[in-house]
Amino acid sequence: MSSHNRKLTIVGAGAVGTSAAHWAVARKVASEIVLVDVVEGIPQGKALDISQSAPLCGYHGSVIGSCSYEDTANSDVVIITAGLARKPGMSREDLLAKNVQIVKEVTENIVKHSPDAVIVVVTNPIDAMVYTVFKVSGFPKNRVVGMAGVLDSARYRTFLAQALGVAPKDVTALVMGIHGDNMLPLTRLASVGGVPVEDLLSKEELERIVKRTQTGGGEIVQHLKTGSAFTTPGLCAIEMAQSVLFDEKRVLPCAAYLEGEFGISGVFLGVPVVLGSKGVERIVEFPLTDEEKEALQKSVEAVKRQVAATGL
Ligand code: TXD
Repeated sequence: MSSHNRKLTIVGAGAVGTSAAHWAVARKVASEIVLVDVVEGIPQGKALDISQSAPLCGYHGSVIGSCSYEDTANSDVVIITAGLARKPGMSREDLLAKNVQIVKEVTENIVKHSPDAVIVVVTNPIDAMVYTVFKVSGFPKNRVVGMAGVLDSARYRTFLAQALGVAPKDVTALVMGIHGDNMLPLTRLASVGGVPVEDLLSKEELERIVKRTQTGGGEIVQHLKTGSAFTTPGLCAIEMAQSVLFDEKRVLPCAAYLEGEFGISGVFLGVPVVLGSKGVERIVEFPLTDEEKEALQKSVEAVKRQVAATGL
């Protein structure tokens, strides 16, 4: 499918939103890309800068920066990155109160102007923010999805590839659960070229990699001090948007609304899903071991605490 007549809006022209817009042009995922922010001048300037990469990228569409949602009308996909990011010493939960307000306001505007869009939520704490968008929008569950697992799995795959000395793209691995220290990087299912990594790496090495994955976001915040990761998060949001815009039906770990899958109901949680033009078209359910079930339950409890704090 071609990208003509496909419209993508990215709300929040900060670090992640700008990265997402840049990757959207580089990957040519839409014919219209709109970058929105509340700070006058920022989305306009950044969109102009990004639009000038078109001749080098071979991109034929438009890139517009705006502070008005009228320019976002009838978007097929909207990515929400608006909100505060972490600084050293802050947990993702510390962002909650402020970001709930921002995400509510953004959602109301999206619903008004793009009632048929699929919304990809990136703002932290992601598992509570995606629930906020779901509640405020009134959209069906398939059209609201959170980005975290694609990033956490990319980190996991990178660390596994480094330990194995192999091409990162040949490593397949799944991270389920919350986007936080209780996330569940599954070792049982991680493989390289079809070979289980448990047969290639020691238990200790795998434990070290799992731990580094779980704290991978914090490791970057410690270095940056003024913000959090943005280059790969922007790409991960575009990976999801692309699967929707092109109806690719990629199987990606995303925060999806569960109604009995994996024995869990009423929360958004990172699980493998099929992403297509309808959004979350299917949750790929499979049997978990007792140990994995227990670990996932810890995620559920942590997400429920976050959701309770939103007051929704
Ligand atoms: O895996 C993941 N889900 C994440 C999540 C990976 C990386 C970053 N993640 C979270 O994304 C992060 O914790 C933040 O909550 C968001 C955005 O992070 P970013 O690093 O892009 O933050 P910035 O650079 O501070 O940008 C936020 C922008 C900034 O330009 C604000 O002016 C804008 O959001 N903003 C708004 N835009 C539109 N509408 C409203 N109301 C608004 N309020 C602030």
